[in-house]
Formats: sequence, structure tokens, C-alpha cells
Amino acid sequence: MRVAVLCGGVGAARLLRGLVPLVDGPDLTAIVNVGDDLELHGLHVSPDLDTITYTLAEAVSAERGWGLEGETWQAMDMVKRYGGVDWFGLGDRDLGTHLFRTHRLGQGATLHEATAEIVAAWDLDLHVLPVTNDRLRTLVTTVDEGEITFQEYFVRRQHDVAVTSVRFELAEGLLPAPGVLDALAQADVIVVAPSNPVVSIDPVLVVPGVTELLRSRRDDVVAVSPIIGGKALKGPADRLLVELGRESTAVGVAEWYREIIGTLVVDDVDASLTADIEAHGVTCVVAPTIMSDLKKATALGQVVLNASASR
Ligand code: FO1
Repeated sequence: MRVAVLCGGVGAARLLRGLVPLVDGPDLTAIVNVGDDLELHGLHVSPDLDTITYTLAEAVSAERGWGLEGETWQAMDMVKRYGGVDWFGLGDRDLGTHLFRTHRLGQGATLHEATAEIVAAWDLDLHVLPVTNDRLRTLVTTVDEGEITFQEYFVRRQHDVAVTSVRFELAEGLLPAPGVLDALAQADVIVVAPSNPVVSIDPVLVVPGVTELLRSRRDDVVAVSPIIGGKALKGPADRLLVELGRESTAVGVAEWYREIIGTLVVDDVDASLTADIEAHGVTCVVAPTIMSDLKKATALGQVVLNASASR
């Protein structure tokens, strides 16, 4: 069974971990958000690509959910000494990834080529694709600072500030990365991972051709709600939905995705919302969606794969 997964960061990495035991590597493609990417200290940093790679390689920091286990911060301590940019933590091991990626991009490699080399170096056999090789940046307008980059919002401000709007800045002529539209067209199941709909999944959907393809294949698209009992497990998805005038519930998620998904998997605590979700023309599947260990992630992965088949 061929599976394509639209991914942001931590939540998507957890679900992918559950799908890896169920799907042959070459048949599993992660299509990953790059709107969080940033140029820092002259390096190209791709947080969502790295979070997925490190998580699947079982090397991710369990405590943080991003970056590597057993990190040290000597380089950042030196940057701090000099008064450099110190609000975005780049561990000494993690820096090696950014050094290599930046080196390869400088040699003329594309982001998807550099990513394939990094993923292969961690002995992973699924496809991890940036949704585009071109520059795409998520910009957030805050109530007190105006428009800032995603990482300034998420990390420097610890997303502890109200947002009035979100937009995506696409390079002129931006295209999907090679393989992205094919993976979506050929997948038996397209999965929208439980990432932040506003700032992690939407920047994937804005890439030309992606939304149109999902819309045409809506019945084969299954999303997992990142909102459980009205809250996001991690990050600002619940607050962003409310700040943007939507409801921070699984129904709000069904509404957000109604054009492109046929099925929404929601947690047991939201079983009572089934009728409201199905009123949006979205089939509702109720299952445990908190992936606190590999067994639970794999069980959810199985629910997602079965959900599409049952339509
Ligand atoms: N998140 C933080 O809250 N603080 C950090 O200092 C931080 C550094 C960082 C470095 C590399 C990386 O791949 C991710 C990092 N993240 C950090 C998480 C990152 O902001 C988020 O994972 C995504 O951008 C949102 O999903």
C-alpha cells in the first residue's frame, strides 16, 4: 500500500513512526513543511525535515521532541559570548546537519537532494521530501510586534503572543519538489498528520498543485485531528484557531480541512462531536490519538490506513 503523509514537525514525526512498521519504506513518502525554515548564522536550518529525520532515526531528543539526544551547546555558548543570535538553540551535533545541508546547497544541490542524503545517512528507507525546493516562509502578524517570522513567533516569543493573521511568502515561480505531486497522485492513502493546520499544514497546501490534487482525491485523504478535547497537545494550534476566528475543536479542524479530506480521525474524548463533524461531509473515525509510545503510534497508524479503505 502506497502512503503519502503531509507533515509538519513533532506530531507528524510521531505518526510516521507508527506508520513505518506498517508500510514498506519505498511506499511511504513524507511531504514536509519548509515554511519554518530559517537562515541563521549563515546556515540553512530545516526544523520540520530534521525533526522527522531524527525521530525516525530514534535519535531525537525525547525531552524536547526536536534536535538530538545527548546534545551539548558549546557553539551556542560561544555565540552568546559574542552577543550573536542566541534565542534559537542549535546543539553542537545538530549544527553538523546544518553545516552539511548548507554546504550541499552551496554546491548547487537542491533541498530535496540534500535531504535525501541526510535521510539515507540515518539508514531510513522512506522518502522524506520537502514540499518545495524553493523559498517558502510562514509569516505571522502579532498584536504587539507586527509581522515576524514563524520561528520568531514560535521560539523567540514562545508563541506566547496573540496572532491576527498568518501568510505564506512564496518565491516567484515556486514549484512542488520533484516527486511530491507523483507521490500524492499515486498514493493509495493520503494522510494529513496531526500537525498544526494553520502554520504547518497550510504552508504545504499552498504549494501549486497540492490542494487541487487532494481535492480531487478527497475520499482517499485521512486527517488526524491535532486538537484533542479542545486543546493542542503541544504548540499553539488551539490558540491560533481561536485567534483566527475558528473553533478550537475537532469540528473546527474538520471545517478547516473540509475541502480536502474525506475522513477525520478524532480521539475518544471527542466521540460526541461525530455528528457535527459528519455534518461537514467528513467521515468521523474515533480512536485513541495520543501517541505516547510506539505501540500507540502504530495502532493509530493502522486506524488511519483502515479508515481510508473503509470509505
Ligand atoms: N524550538 C524551541 O522551542 N526552541 C528552540 O530553541 C528550538 C531550536 C530548534 C533547533 C532545530 C530544530 O530543528 C528545531 C528547533 N526547535 C526549537 C523546534 C522548532 O521551532 C519547531 O520544531 C518547528 O519549527 C515547529 O514545528
